[in-house]
Amino acid sequence: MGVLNVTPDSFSDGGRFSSLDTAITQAEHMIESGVDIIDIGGESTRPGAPPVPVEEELKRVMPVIYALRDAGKPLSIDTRRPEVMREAIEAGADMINDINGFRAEGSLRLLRDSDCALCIMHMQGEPQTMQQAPHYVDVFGEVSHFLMQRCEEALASGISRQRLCIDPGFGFGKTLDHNLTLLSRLGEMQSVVGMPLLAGLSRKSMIGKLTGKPAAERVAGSLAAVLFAVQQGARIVRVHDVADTVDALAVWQAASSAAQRNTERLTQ
Ligand code: 9MG
Repeated sequence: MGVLNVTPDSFSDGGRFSSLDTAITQAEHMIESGVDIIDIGGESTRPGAPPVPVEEELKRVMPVIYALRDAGKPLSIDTRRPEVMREAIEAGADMINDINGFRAEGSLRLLRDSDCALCIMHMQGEPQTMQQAPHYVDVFGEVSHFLMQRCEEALASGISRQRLCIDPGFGFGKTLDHNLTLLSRLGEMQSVVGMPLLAGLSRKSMIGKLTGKPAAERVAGSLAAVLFAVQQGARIVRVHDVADTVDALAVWQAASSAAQRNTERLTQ
């Protein structure tokens, strides 16, 4: 899953016309690089980011959805607003990626009658304040419990299980220690909750803390995290650097398949 941010801070000139052009060019580049899903977001979810009015979010994402809906790749919309979900689905979006786990009133109800996929993410607090004092007694248990409950709520609303995936929400109200615990137990979380898992680790502050590098220099650290997540069973990885990730996964996959063939040969 390639990240396509359409927030003013993701464009050097901040202008609306050039931001649409830039978004389309970025999406074309991701498609050439082998992306499977494009995740379009119009509200910054970085720690400390203020919320944007719903009208502004719609103005940012809708032109991009219309421009890309026939590009041949599934479109995911990163939003926590039911109004944006509704318009995005009517415009042909294939997936809704909600960092708020579809807790907004009416969001699950409106998705019931569509056939789009849902990514249910865990977040403690709100983006503006979530990194001030994250606290858990048992981070793995609490995040898994939340995801299980939200999946049950989605199923009870009439959304079929094939449409759901879960995400522990790395960096969303979590310290480095919390993130590392969740990363090390991803496979276990997937089995406990019983849903396919999406992991977003790309360029996150945990990579910065472990490498001492600023966001623009976190590609190598992000690739290591992605490969670890996939080894743990993650089915979708949300990344900024699509070409590098596709290459890293191709090598990892070839080596894993060869290792499996060897094991099978030795056990015959
Ligand atoms: C929008 N967004 C930013 N980081 C994310 C992550 O880790 N997972 C998902 N699902 N969405 C994210």
